[in-house]
Amino acid sequence: MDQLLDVYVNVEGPSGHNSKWKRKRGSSDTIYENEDKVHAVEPNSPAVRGAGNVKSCRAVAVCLALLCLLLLAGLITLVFLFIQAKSEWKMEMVKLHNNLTSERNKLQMSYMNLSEEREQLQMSFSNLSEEQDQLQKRFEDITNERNELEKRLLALRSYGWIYFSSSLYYISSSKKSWQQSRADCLQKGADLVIINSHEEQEFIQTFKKLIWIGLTDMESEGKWKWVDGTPLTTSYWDRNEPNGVPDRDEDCAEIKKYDSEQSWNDESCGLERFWICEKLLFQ
Ligand code: MAN
Ligand code: CA
Repeated sequence: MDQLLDVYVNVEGPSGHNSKWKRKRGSSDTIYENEDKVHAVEPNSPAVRGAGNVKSCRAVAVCLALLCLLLLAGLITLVFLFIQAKSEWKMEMVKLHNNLTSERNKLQMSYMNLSEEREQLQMSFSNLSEEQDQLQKRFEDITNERNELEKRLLALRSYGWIYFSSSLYYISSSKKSWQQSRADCLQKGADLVIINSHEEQEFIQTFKKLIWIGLTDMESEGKWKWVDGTPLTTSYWDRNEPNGVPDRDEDCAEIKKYDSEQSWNDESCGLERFWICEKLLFQ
């Protein structure tokens, strides 16, 4: 480089002047100056051309340096941007990872809940199936029972029994004493009628006959009881009844005033009356 840039200006000065030229060594370019005087230099002389080249070289060097600086700045900027982008990308990745982890946890929780729910539903389904089987069985049993009862009812109707409010009633066509009447009912698998509702009382009235009912105080005077042993609570005695005193000996109850709801009378048990037997449908 030194050799390239070394410029020797060795021109003879005007006659009589000894020029003294000193070589100055600089950095990259070497310039020879005349220590004593500046002499006029001709344009286009090699010296002038050399000086021009030096300037051009300097400009090129400056340009190159600037270019290097620019490139360096660009490189630094790129590196900075790259680091920043990488950092942001890392942060995004961490965020994404966290979101995914959170989503995965949620899904796992949801899956566990659904599994639990499914187990409960399966259990519930199993219980319901069992219940359905039991209900189906019960339905079949009840259907069979109903069919049996219908058959039984048809048979009993054919023997003169009447169905009313879950009971079957048999009204006699002959008259007997209270004891004989009861015996007939027992023999039929029933007993003398027990009246335990207003509707039943009305139903018995419809036969419009003197009828023995299943009520007596023969065990203890004045303590009226039904044939099943239950004490009398609701009664439909006629006015001034029961009036059986020991000398009248009226220990059995009959329907007498059948046009009135208050139709009962106590009467001597040996007298003959029609009678009504009752049997419960479900017993
Ligand atoms: C008759 C009998 C009695 C009844 C009276 C009512 O004497 O039936 O049981 O109490 O009539 O007048
Ligand atoms: Ca009486």
